[in-house]
Amino acid sequence: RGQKGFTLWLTGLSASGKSTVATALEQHLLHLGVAAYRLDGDNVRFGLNRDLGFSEADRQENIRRIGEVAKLFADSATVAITSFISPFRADRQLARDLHAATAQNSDEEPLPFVEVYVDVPLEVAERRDPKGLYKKARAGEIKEFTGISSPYEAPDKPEIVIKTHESSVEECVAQIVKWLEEKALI
Ligand code: GGZ
Repeated sequence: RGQKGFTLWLTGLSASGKSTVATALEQHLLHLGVAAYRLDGDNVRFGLNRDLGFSEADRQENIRRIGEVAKLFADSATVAITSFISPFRADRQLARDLHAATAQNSDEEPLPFVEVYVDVPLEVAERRDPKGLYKKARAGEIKEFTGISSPYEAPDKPEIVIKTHESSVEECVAQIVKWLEEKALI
């Protein structure tokens, strides 16, 4: 089949390993000759979404816009790899629905949406605490911090579950790539 785009949607706690896996996966796909582009806090929250903070309403809008942008990348035959906490189930569902809706008024296939749950226990993420944010959140210096003072709703039926505390980054990437190959997405 010709190259078709799709979205790989990573979700998980801060310090769960989303960005690390997303970066390694992007590199892997580029080496295979597959066009891939990573959307993350660095290139989205400081630009398109710089007006948004971390209230529930702002996170909802953050994820809505990212869902729309990922859909556009996927529609341009690129693999969009998103790396955001995306803590609310309803918001991830909305992003999924946006992709499914691409098929509605045509006889084309919908753009695939692959949810990857980066599943690490809160204790692990908090022990890693690479930026000291959990410590600040525990001290009340950061309000509405995911896992501490703001909820994280784990996916019910993610397509893929990876555990960065049990597997290496390379193993996690291999697991995702194997799944994509089995579904003939790459
Ligand atoms: C969660 C926060 C917060 C609060 C700042 N809650 O580990 P990081 O630093 O680099 O990644 C986190 C990032 C989360 O942004 P997202 O756009 O992924 O969040 S969401 O999907 O919920 O909209 C963290 C930092 O921003 N950060 N304050 N209160 N993470």
